[in-house]
Amino acid sequence: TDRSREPNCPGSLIVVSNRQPYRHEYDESDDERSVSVDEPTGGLTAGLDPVCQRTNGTWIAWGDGDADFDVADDRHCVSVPPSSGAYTLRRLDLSEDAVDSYYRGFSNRVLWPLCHGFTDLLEERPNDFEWYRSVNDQFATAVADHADDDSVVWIQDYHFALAPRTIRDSIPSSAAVAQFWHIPWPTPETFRDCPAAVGILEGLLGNDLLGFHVDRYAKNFLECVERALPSATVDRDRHTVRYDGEATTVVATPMGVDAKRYDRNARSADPSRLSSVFSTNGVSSETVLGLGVDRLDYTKGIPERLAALERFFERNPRWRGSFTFVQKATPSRTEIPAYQRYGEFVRDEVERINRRFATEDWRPIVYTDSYLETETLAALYRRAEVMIVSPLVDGMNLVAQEYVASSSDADGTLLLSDRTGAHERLGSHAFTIDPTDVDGFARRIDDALSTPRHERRRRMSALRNRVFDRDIGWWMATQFDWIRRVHDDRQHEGHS
Ligand code: GDG
Repeated sequence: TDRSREPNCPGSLIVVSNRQPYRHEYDESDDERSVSVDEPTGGLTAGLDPVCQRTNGTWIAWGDGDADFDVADDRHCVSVPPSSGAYTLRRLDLSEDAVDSYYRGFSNRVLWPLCHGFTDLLEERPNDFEWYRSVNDQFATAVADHADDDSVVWIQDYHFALAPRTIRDSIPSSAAVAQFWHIPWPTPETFRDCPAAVGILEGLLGNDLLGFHVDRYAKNFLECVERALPSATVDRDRHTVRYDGEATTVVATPMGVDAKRYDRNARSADPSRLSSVFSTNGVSSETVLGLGVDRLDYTKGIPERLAALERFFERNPRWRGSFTFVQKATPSRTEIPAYQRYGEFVRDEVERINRRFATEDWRPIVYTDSYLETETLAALYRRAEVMIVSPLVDGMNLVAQEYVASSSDADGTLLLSDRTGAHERLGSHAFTIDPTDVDGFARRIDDALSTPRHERRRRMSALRNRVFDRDIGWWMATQFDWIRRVHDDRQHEGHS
């Protein structure tokens, strides 16, 4: 590997995230109390893990699902990966009440809908915010236990809007605090509905660096600060805020995917991996395949996609029997009523459309919610002629990029909603859709299916260049470049 491209952290890294990179399963029935460990899989976790290993860092996360913490020391720390024990994983043992309020409450019933502009789904329950604050404090205390003069704290996502300020106040002033916010930031008009709006902004301004996927979110954030915190000084040109004696740099760095890995997996994929998904569903090697891969979330525009497919089959009877759309939906946040209603609606719609068009040996839509191995997912991406990514709002959307990286034959087509962060990078060569325009969307499906091969290849090659150029490695290197600047500033201030 090319070491010069490997992202490196200027100090010793402390990662803070809701999910842990390694899950430990302790076997109680066994005298030796044997442990089995799941390796990191998601793009970000898999990308940050080697950086943590190189810096002998610390990762702090909610110890979800780890049946027993006793095996580790009293701080619930273990060394990971199991083979080398290169860094410390500290797991917070959160009570059921804490998780329900901090995670399923304020994070996912308030901040998630708010940041995506679904203010009608905002649900304020008593105690949720207090628990959110308390869990953020617990994480901050844990960070302070591990931080030294040279530390770089890198916080992931919207579960920790309050922690940065508390961390800032409790670690050495030469240590740096950064955060990446993986979801959109709303306009000031929407942010007005945020309970505890001022506290959230003050919390985030505890960071030296705050990252978003695209400029629009960074601009929205700066505008919200200007309106809600009159004593803050916002420099829009230099993307900085000064507040309460501290500076925060706000940057836009669109996240990428491990493009080489998807490409490799797609190329080496064994087509028989897919037969289990297909054989029972009337999909043959001749079937032209459409694909959607999403968490079952109301932001992802799945009903809109189904409506467009229904219109498409209505208008284009010639495709009945030869085109099948596969929807992989991952159940998500199922304890929250809005998600339950959404899941039921989606499943009902699939059934209804299938009843309407299905024949004896063909179904228009194959719906699955079973988890796919990364290799199987890559094979599916490669097999699909048309990928549909139609969110109503989406911070970035990695699926669109994974599809492109997996299209190793460069002849797939991507239909992409203009309301995703990914559209800013891929929009000029994808088939752009407005997810709410049923007719236009249905026409786009027809366009994609009728595009001649050379034109598909031209578009896909351009998309592939972008996705490979700005992959997960690029994203991390760019984040760490910014982190190095704020870290240097802190180190110099301390010495001057
Ligand atoms: C948030 C933001 C932003 C799904 N099913 C399977 C599977 N997946 C993987 C996909 C992809 C990931 O889940 C989903 O990522 P997205 O980016 O599409 O969406 P969110 O979950 O909403 O993520 C989003 C992202 O954070 C990063 O900042 O892009 O805007 O909402 O990687 O591949 N993976 C496997 N099997 C499955 O069945 N292996």
